[in-house]
Amino acid sequence: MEKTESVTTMVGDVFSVQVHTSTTIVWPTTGLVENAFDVADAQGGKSRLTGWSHISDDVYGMVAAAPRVVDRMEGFLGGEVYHYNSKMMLKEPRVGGAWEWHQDYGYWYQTGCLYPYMASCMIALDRATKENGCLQILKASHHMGRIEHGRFGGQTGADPERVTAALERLELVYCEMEPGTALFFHANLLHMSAQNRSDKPRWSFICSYNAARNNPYKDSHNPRYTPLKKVDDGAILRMGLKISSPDKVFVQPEDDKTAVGERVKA
Ligand SMILES: O=C(O)CCC(=O)C(=O)O
Repeated sequence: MEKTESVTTMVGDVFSVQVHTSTTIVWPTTGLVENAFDVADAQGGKSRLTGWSHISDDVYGMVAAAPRVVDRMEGFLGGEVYHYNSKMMLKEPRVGGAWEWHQDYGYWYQTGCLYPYMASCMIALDRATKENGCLQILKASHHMGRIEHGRFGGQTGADPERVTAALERLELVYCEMEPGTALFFHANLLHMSAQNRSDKPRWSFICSYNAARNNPYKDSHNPRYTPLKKVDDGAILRMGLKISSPDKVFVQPEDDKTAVGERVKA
C-alpha cells in the first residue's frame, strides 16, 4: 500500500554543512551552467535548470545517495526506491522565471510511470523566501490524485479550473527555507513558484525518486529501475567541492518531451 499520509515534510538542517551557495563557486567549470536550459513560464519569463538522470561521483551524487534522504524516501513510498532524476534549479536574481502549478506526476505520467509512487527532496542552497520565489505548495493536495495537465508556456501545468478550486479549499504554504533545509514531497502534491524579482539568487537542488516496484513501462529521458547504492554519511564531506564529475551525462532539452526547453546561449 502506498504511504502518503505525512509525505510533505520539511526537515531543518538536513545538511548541516552547507554544500555551497550559488555565489561561492566558480560555476562555469562544473558543467552545471554550460548544460543549463530555459523553460518558458506562462508569463513571459524563463525558468532555468540543469538536470541529470544517474547518480554521479560528485557531491550532488552523494547527497542523492545519502541515507538521510533515501531512507526517508523509502519510508514515504513504502519500499525500495531508485534515483529518477536530479536538477539544479537556477532561479537567478531579477530574471528567474516561475514554475506553474503542477504535480510532478503530471510530468512523470508522460514518462511511463503507472503509479504515483514517486517523491522529491528539495534542498535550499540559497535562502529561499517569498521575495526570491520560494516553493509554494497546497497542503495535502496529493490526496486529490492525478489532475489533468496541459502545456503552459514550455511547462507541463495542472488544469487551472482544478487548481482554482483547490486554492479555495486548501492551505497555501510558502516554503521559506534556510540553506541546508530539505523539503520532502509527494509527486501528486500541487506546487509552483513565482518569478524572482529580487536581487537575490534562489538556487535549489532537487533529487527525485521512483519506487522500484514502479518501473516505467516505456523509455524516456528518465531512467528505468537502476539499483541505488546508498553511501555512508561521510561521503558528502569527502567529496569536498567536487561539484560535478567529468563523465556526468546531463539531460538535453530535446530529450525531454514533457517540457519545451531552450539551451542557454553562452
Ligand atoms: O524550483 C522551483 O521553484 C520549482 C521546481 C519544481 O516545481 C519542480 O521541480 O517540480
